[in-house]
Amino acid sequence: MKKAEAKVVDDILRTLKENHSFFITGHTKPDGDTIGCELAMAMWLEKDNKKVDIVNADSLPGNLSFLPQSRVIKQKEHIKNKNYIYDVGIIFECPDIELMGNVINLNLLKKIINIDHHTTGNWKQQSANEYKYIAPESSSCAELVWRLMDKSGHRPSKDEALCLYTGIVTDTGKFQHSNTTPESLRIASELIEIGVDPVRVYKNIYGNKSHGSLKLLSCALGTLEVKDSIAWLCITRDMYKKTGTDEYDTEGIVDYAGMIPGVRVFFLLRELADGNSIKVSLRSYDNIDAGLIAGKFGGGGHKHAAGFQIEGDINKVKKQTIKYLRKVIE
Ligand SMILES: [Mn+2]
Repeated sequence: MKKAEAKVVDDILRTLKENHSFFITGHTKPDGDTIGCELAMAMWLEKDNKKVDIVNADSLPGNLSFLPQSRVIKQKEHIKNKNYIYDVGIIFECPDIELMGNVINLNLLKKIINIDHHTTGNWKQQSANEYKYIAPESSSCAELVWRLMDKSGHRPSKDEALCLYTGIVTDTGKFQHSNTTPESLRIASELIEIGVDPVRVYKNIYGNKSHGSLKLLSCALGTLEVKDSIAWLCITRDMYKKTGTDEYDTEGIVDYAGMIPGVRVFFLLRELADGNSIKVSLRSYDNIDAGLIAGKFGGGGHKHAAGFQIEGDINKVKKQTIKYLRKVIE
């Protein structure tokens, strides 16, 4: 651990120790890493009799409900005392403050711990009492929570390990993305040693598809196009309606476009259920920086996996995206 990282880790560990009430949240449409970190952190804190609330803007994806304690995660509508002041707010992977989905008034948090592994974003320090643990080289936030526990001498419980393992598995795309590092594999192996069952995790997260979501996949594949080294897929509101699915059922669909030999950059366009926004999930290989490209459209992410959201008609957004990608590739 480098000096600067060791300092922030120490600051965070001291803050966790010295305070009593914690508000934990993450980004809208929470994923395996966000949820895994929230739960592992909450269980760890509760061991020391801390008061912990986990609140997210959006509901838990169904395939993560197998995680221990996942029932305690609230949505903001269910917060009883909306003026409760917490000692500390722990915020996972929100490179932009809007990504918290307005889940709490930040003035209600006396201190803030911001934990992230995204490189882009406009998050500015919100208060003097803020600790930022940003480590873009790590596979997941789960890896960072592991490092916090490790530095404090805490060996994760079986349940905590399961949550952290879920974060690493989902963010590395089952250990297939470029963020699969010796370190992420080392941590995963420790978590398995603690007692995580990888088969159970796989089965719950990936090996469990509803009839509707497979139908949605088939609709999306019907839109697959490839031109030069760019490939793309579309999901429309109609497809959700026809198959009885929603945005959560789109997980992993973008990856199919990247399976075509010669494709270097690929994306999935999705019409959002409400309003007329289009969400674009962008993926790339080698030296094409999807995070930078997404940034041009007001989004962000990682080098090989990023996204942005844009108002307008799906076909227009598609053309606009392709046009820009062609320029980048040249
Ligand atoms: Mn993550």
